[in-house]
Amino acid sequence: MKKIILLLLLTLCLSCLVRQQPAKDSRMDWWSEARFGLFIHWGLYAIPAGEWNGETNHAEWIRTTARIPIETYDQFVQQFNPVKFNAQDWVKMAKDAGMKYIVITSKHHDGFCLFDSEYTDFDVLSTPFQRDILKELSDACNEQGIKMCWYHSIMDWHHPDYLPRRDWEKESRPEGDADFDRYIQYMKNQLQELTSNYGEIGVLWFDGEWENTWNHEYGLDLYNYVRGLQPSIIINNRVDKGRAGMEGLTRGSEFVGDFGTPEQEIPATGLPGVDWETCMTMNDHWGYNKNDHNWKSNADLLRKLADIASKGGNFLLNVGPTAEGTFPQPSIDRLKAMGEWMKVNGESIYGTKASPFKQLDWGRCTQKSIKGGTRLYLHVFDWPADGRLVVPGLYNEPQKAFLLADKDKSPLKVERQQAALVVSLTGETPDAINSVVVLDIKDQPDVSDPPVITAESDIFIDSLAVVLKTDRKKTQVHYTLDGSEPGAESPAATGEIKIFQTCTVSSRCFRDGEPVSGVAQKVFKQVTPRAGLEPVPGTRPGLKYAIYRGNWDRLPVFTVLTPVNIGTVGNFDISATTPDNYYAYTFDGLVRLPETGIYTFYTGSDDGSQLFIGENLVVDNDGVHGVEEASGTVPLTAGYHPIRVTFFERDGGEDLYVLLKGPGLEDGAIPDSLLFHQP
Ligand code: FHN
Repeated sequence: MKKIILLLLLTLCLSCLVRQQPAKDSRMDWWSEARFGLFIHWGLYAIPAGEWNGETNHAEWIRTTARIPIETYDQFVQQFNPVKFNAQDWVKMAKDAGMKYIVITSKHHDGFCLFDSEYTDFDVLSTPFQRDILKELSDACNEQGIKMCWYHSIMDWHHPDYLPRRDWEKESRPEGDADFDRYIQYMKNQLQELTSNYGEIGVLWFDGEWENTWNHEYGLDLYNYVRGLQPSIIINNRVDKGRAGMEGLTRGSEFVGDFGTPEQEIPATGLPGVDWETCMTMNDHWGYNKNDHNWKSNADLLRKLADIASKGGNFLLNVGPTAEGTFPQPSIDRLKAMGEWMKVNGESIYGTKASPFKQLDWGRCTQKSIKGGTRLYLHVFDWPADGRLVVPGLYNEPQKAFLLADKDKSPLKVERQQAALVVSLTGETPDAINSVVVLDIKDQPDVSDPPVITAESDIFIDSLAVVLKTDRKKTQVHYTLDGSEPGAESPAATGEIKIFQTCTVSSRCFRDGEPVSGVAQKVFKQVTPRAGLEPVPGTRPGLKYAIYRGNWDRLPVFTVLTPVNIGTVGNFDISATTPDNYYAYTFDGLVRLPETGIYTFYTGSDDGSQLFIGENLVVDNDGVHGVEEASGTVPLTAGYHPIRVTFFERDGGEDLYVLLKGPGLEDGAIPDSLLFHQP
């Protein structure tokens, strides 16, 4: 008996220890349940409201986009007096819209703090307003049951220790004795204030991580630091360097951040096992712009909410308040309209998981597990004129169906028509934008998705393992290798199959000898690897680089240009350039590969880049863009291969990284030890 008690006590102690660092899933529970939040971009920039010297397309970036000297911009501090600000009203508008959390800019790139900080006077207590806005908001959120969250910019155009300076103000605002590590301590001090003085914070939403003074080491350290301040807090992926541009997802497991952050866009499909949140403006600006009347319609916003939830994501919808402290009326109207829909249909959004269907012609689908089965929420954007809602390729036994808007839940007729379930919808649509039909089915969804065909790559040298997989119960996968349609008599796949020549793999699910899915097909090509070179005498570590000056929209033709600087460098490193704009690089050398195999190269760049192996263009990431990533795959023998990377920066953010994945290597940056150049 004593032993049992001892064991129980030990288990209890261990569970307490584990509880101090909540596992990610439990930390994310409230966030995954919430699905819908309010983003608020507010600060000094609301005073000019997007307008400067006759230009009207500015917003929260106005200090930089209008090149306002810091002394001029600082004068806004004495003008910031949002006398109409009412935290309770703001929180209530978010709550009534059906939102469960609010993310507000504690500090945006301009460096101005909406909270009372002991580490700077560039904060709201230095304004005539004299009130801690974030304190009033966090109190109101606490009272109304809304999660308070902070947006905090790593990039800071005001703090003397932040680098780099904006190129247009380097003369007027020289670096002096700027110390970036001292800036990081300032940022940590403020994050300590933001996670100590305002109660429990739901999310720290970092931003402004893209400049080359920030790196993965800093990001990892900041993530752990903030988690240490509030162990249950959730932190987005912009704390680190793993965000792949505006598409927003995290590039590799080595980077930290609890969720991906697509911006102004929605991923094309659901992303199983990935937490992500699309952030979006209601018009074209984050910060208030009094001339921006390009408002998204209620229908567009509501259908975006359903689309995002149907892919398993959260929707963070932005409001840019005015300098008086009010929400623009069009924002108020849209929040109200979304709230009216959410009041009736919120159950089809909150705590739901992604659709089991790849595509539905008439709308979207979200789902929840229920006792003995699954509740499907069918978001009908296009009400069927013939009253027949066809749910294609669903093999489950229907339990019941009703309109979510129908308080009586009057049953709707559901009948099977071969591989489809058809719900009879009599009468008018309850909601012209999105009517939700509830369809309860037995068990987990059994949809007619064909098996998934996966392999390490679509090309191979000697042989390739191909996996044909389905999660569906009571089905058998049959396949062919000659492109013909599989039948019940075709070979059955019981795991991976090996192929030794170019072929077309076709696979299909069968149940009791009958096909219960479409056919999935994939071509795998046998290739000959590019032969490597023998190193010539005098081959040395590092790459040759050349820097060029110019203003381009695409990578220039380098053969007609004269470099302004040449040298050698250990890796694909653009820091040799003073943080400036309008320049291009070429890097030339050899990459030494440990094994013969299939190699995938990646470049991430702002702006354009390309990667060549020999004369072969492997990665094309050209063009003017934010940090975007592109990749290419190539078969190579072990040994030395000529590698060339070209890159150009026009203006704004600048970044270049090169990654490599392949046999005998750790995924990630190419180690310096594998890069050489010939004399
Ligand atoms: O530069 C910011 C921008 O001002 C805004 O805050 C958005 C919102 O996510 N984030 C950055 C642009 O990606």
